[in-house]
Amino acid sequence: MGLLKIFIPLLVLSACGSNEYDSVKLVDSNATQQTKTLFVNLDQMRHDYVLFGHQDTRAYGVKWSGDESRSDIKDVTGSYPAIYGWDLGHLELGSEENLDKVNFNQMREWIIDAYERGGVTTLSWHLNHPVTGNRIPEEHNPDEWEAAGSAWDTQPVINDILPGGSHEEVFNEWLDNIADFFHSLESRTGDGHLVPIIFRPWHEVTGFWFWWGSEAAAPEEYIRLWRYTVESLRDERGVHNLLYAYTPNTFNELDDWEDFWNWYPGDDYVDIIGFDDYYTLQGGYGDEEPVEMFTSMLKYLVEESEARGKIPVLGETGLEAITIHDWYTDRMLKAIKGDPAASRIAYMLVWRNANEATDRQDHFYAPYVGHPSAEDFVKFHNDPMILLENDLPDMYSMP
Ligand code: BMA
Repeated sequence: MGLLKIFIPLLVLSACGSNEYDSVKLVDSNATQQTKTLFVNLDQMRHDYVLFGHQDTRAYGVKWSGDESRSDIKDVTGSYPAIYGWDLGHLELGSEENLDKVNFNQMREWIIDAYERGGVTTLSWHLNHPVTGNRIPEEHNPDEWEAAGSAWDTQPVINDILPGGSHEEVFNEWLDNIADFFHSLESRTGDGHLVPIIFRPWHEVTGFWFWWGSEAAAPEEYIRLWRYTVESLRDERGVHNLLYAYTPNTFNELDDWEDFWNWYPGDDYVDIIGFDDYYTLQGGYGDEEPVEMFTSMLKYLVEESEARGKIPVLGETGLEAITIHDWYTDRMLKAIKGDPAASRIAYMLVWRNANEATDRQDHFYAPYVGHPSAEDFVKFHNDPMILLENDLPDMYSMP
């Protein structure tokens, strides 16, 4: 199966001449070679494949925590996911652990390991509120993740942290801290080049729940924040191993799909475009045909992204606790395959599998061994379109 899956992309990649490679236009024209190559390969492969990703996959699963070389996806299929999601929340504070207790030194090692095996990493950032949350929280209560001071504290603050604002220094320090982390992702392969990262900051802007979201911030403020973030990392701090992903909340919560673009920071500031959606496929918005609805949203995303020269993705998705046991094949796969354009997303990422003993209960999005959805996930992966890490060609070599 692995061989069948990789045969076509290798042919496609070898047909892509170096001129095409040179013409790739990224947010960062000085992006490292591996970063540019990742973009080109994702852009080629999405015509035939969808890479599957999972948040925090190596740190813990529903029934385990901290085991070596483990992942619920790997337990079920024999392979790690193709895409690894991690979150930088609390790195800004200088904390050793992120908001879900993942140690940042371990995260770094897991990111580098994944790269060495050919996997791809995307980082989100549930950073604290810069005014009310500028301190490492004393206690960790997984049930109080939306507490005051967190990313979910919606007191307006963007103007205070941009140049001239009362808290600009705090924010600049926070950017220093994440820039240091990006700079520390040295590969182990000789020249120590940096591992490329798909950075997905300021996500779900069209939702009401974050301090950078639609409840607390005007589109102009958000766009200033986004551009300032890019310019600070790229131009002031010399971070050149990032692709930038813009992923608002689902189209299904917008009055008008066009509103998705009200917050768009511009073609010069975005490499990858996607949305986050947890409820459409389970019928959560009352659509008569949820699968068809999801297909239409993917199709719109893909066509709009392609028109802008960007890569379309499904930034975050999943069904909490996978209560529909054939959700992966009967909902997600059907939606992706419902239209040729819809199937041209490069990847999808499902959210984390919280450990039931130490973290939240029934908060998981990937199957684990023994869960009634595991068999269906194997079928999902058996589809030639869906790739895990073992199915990947070399994502980091020049086509
Ligand atoms: C949310 C939940 C929280 C978690 C946060 C950041 O969706 O999973 O438990 O703290 O994401 O990862």
